[in-house]
Amino acid sequence: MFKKILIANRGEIALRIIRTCKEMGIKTVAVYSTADANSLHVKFADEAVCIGPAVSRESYLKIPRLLAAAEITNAEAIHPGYGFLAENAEFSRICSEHNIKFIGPSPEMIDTMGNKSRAKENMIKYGVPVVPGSEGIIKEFKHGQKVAEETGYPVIIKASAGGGGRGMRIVRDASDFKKQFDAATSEAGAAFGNPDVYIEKFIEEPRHVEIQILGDQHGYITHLGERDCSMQRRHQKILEESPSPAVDEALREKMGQAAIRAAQTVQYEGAGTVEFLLDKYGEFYFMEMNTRIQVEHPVTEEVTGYDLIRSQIEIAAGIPLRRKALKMRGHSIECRINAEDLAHGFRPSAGKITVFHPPGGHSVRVDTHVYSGYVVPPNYDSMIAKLIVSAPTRQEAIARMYRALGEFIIEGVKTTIPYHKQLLQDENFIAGEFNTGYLEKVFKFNPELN
Ligand code: MV4
Repeated sequence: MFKKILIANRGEIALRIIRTCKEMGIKTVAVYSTADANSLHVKFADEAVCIGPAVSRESYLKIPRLLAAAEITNAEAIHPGYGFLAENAEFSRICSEHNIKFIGPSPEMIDTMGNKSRAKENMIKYGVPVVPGSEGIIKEFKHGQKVAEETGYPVIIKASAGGGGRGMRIVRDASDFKKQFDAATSEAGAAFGNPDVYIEKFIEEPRHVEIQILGDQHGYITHLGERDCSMQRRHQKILEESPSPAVDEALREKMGQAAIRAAQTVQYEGAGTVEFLLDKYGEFYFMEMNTRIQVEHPVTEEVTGYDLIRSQIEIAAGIPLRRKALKMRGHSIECRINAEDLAHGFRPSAGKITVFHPPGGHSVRVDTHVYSGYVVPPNYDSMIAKLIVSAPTRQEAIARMYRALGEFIIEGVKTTIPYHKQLLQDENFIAGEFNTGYLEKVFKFNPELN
């Protein structure tokens, strides 16, 4: 087992990784920008190295500084967390060239899954259901128009180098195709340095259901059930839960086996997530595979009993996964608490947190790097905490979450807590009846309430 791990990240995920390392008897090295000197990940790590100024490009994204920090502290492995360099093939490759174990996927796995069109071709080859559409990328608009015609409108044009909702165009009829195709290719070229696009049938009102998987170095891959992440705004997840209200035992097993096949296409190693669209008829389609630990991993931990960070570290150290049947127990919900001003278009609300009182009690978990007196820097993601609850049933989990949100006191910055309180009282949310369009098209937040 590793004696020392460097965490190439900040915020709650850096602290989350440090906590598991401590429990495993592994020493930790934090890295931090000058803006994060007072963050809890710096205080709780065994060692901390300042790697640059607030701007990410000069600190958390600066590979030579991370390598130097690992070398001067004798760290044997690097955990990248999520975001920043977590899915950067070059970082993965450079780590292994320096004999530092990258606790994440190989450059090949990152490259294959990062190219959405190539990933999709792989899925077709291995019998994972995909959305009907083009076979590979489309270079010519005329060819695209023909594929769209055959597929049937509406279609969606996606950037092959995109993902997470970036670089997508919906086309509802043929007269609009050329305009959208040209826009999609030039946008993709400008945003990702790769103009390649592909075409799919547009699935109306799908749910976003993703399967957590784990693969070890010995070729064994298993799944840990699903998370429903349909509650999103502008492709930002707001609330996640496991199990999904739309998935029963039979569907879970079908999606789980499909996710395992998806991971097998690249002999996947480590923790990963296979995202599916689930349509109104119960049909599901491969969307993307994320080769990292995800923000919402705690809801899976709460219902399966796994410590996913521990699993990642054990897998990276070559320890085989235990082959035991999946047992999911109860229901877990996560609310992302962002420092945002709901009355002004969710704009980031940086500044000093004057009062921070997290909720507690039975089956309430708060993953956060902040505390009373902490200053939220304006340079990073606005998520300042994750509130996770679990309970025997979904209904009880909703009641527990509402209770916990009521105890959560944060003063000095605006937060998304009032939004969550209203959402938890929404009849469609309570009924489990929602899809990826729900928050933007149906749910109305009232800033005057609360
Ligand atoms: C789709 C789709 C409908 N049909 N693909 C958005 C994120 C990216 N991973 C893929 N996305 C979508 N792909 C087809 N063929 C609808 C979306 C989509 C979406 C998916 C998941 C969660 C939120 C979403 C919000 C808008 C659109």
